[in-house]
Amino acid sequence: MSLTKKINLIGYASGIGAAEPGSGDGPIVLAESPYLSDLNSQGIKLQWEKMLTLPKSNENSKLNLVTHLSTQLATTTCENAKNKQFFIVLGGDHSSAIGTWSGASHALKSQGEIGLIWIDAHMDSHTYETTPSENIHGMPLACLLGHGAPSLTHILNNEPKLNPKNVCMIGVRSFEKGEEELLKKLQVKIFFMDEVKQRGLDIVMQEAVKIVSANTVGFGLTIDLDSVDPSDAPGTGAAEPDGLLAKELYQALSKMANKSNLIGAEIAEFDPHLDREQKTEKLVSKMIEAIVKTNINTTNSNIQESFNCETKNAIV
Ligand SMILES: [Mn+2]
Repeated sequence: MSLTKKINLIGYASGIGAAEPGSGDGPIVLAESPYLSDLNSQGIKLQWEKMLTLPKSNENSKLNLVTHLSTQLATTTCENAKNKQFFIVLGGDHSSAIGTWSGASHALKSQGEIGLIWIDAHMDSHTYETTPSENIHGMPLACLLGHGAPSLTHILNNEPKLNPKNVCMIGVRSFEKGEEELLKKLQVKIFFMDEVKQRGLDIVMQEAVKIVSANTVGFGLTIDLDSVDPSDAPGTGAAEPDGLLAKELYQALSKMANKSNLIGAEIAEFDPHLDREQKTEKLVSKMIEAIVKTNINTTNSNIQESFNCETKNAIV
């Protein structure tokens, strides 16, 4: 296999959506990681397109700051999706998903809806009305489905970015009532961790790909590292026991071979301060390798350019 296609990496260096901000350093550490450089020496052309960072002054609210970064991120992923350029967003806390998939959805809007596979221990589907913590990384899926703070649901356009029919969650095992009620009401398909253990990640992932591909022009993949068992991924802030094994996740990602409708991917919540023996850093690199090796020769050939990705309302 000739590995010549370039992959754009986009860093979301912010952890302010989480209880502890350590994941903000995740992409900074990954940008210097020898494990990622090793991939380049294997012929995988990873190229850092952007490292999004918080403004220096701390005068803005967390909501304003996340809105600002999400808008920048959305503009970036929109350009990539529009140009059929495969991208991987590296977090940072999982509020990154708001910008990442708002941008991809906006880029392809004139052609159809996008799907999304969401691999996570949590549901990430709170609004300010239901959240016990007010942490924005507990809200991104709700925002993308059109529920939540207007500044976050109106990134690039005012429409919901995802149709619940085109979304699948995998690995969920810790959640609160309010977010569960929202996802139930919207009928989002959830493969809880119990089912994943029973049936195996491979099978579940294949079913998920079918669901998110059925009525869409392409789909994305967003992975919270807390979906993985803490023994394999200690470097994440909201670890939950009884998670996916790193090996099975890696294999499942590899087996998504050559999905020509995969638009891009995202790996969030890497906190280098909590990592042990660079286990999680190595895991992120292996996950990138799995995703990239299977997508190196693909193009989203049915996607055409239609409009620009600039934002109309800059905040901060
Ligand atoms: Mn998450």
